[in-house]
Amino acid sequence: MLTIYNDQHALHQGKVEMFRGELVPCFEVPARVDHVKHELERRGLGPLQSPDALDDALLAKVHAPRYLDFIAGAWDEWVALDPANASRDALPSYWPTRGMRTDVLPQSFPARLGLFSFDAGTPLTAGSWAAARQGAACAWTATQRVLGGQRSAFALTRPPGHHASVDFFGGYCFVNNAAVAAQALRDAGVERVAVLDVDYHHGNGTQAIFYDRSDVHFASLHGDPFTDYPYYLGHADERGAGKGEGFNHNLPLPRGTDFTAWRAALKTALDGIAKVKAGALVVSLGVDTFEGDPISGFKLKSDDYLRMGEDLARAGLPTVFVFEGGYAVAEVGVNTVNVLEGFGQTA
Ligand code: OKP
Ligand code: ZN
Repeated sequence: MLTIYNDQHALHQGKVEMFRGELVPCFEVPARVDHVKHELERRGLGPLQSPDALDDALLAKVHAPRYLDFIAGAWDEWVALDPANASRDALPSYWPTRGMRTDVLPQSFPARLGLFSFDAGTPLTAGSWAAARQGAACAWTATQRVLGGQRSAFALTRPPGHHASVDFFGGYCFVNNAAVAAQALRDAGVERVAVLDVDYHHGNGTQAIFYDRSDVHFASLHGDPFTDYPYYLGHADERGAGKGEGFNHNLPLPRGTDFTAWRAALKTALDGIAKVKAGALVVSLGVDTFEGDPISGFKLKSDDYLRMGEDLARAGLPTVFVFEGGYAVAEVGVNTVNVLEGFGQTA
């Protein structure tokens, strides 16, 4: 599997996230990607390539300009507030909610940090923007390789992307890499693109970016938002809006779901993708569905990821894989590469 590797991922290294009333060490750590890279190399499933330069105009097709402006300069603003901030992550603690103004940009940095985010679990650090932007470059480059005739390519990057929405960060995500890939496929003339999100958590950002569009179909298997993050999106009755109606397909599943039930839902999602006649597939590949994941609730085992890859290959579409979640750090490499290996072995 051709892999486009983000060699700048470790520039993003959060220290702490807010969890149950205290600041705890981040779950989303550089070692996650190091394990995947190591496993790809160990199995000889290379090559690994660096991304080509990204045109920021592509980012502006999936994110709002005022969000991109803010996030690109946020670290410098944070340090300008107080030089001592240079050794601390920036975490939001105020958010505008129902009935409050989001059209007027506050002067206050903490107020804007909240306006452009949705949780206190996503630390913004000195290198967050550089790492996230290079991740988008990986997604774009993987897409170009698939457009050039590769059956599939894998963007190996962190921080992840699928929670990053039109104009806010959160869920460890700043730039929506899967949306970048889908948009790039559209720009190259693929008439309809399917994004399939197999991460444990609902891809609220990807859903929102394409919710009113019929040219990008979004399908997601995830922990039920009644009980699981991101809580406020991901229910089965969210089917798209306007022209996009019928092009959003959520399959929420209960905590404790095993591979047999998960695989049946995957078949339902893939049947939906076949029905809308997508010409290419983007897979938001999170492996936090693993039984040992510390923040998730499904029961997949390592071998199940081989079957997952085989099922995905049978969709028969040019496929861009984009790395998302997975926090059982030691097993993340094996589980991720199992999907890629399973995909590769099936015609
Ligand atoms: C990102 B991705 C655990 C609570 C949940 C946010 C989870 C973000 C998951 N501290 N915090 O979809 O894997
Ligand atoms: Zn996740």
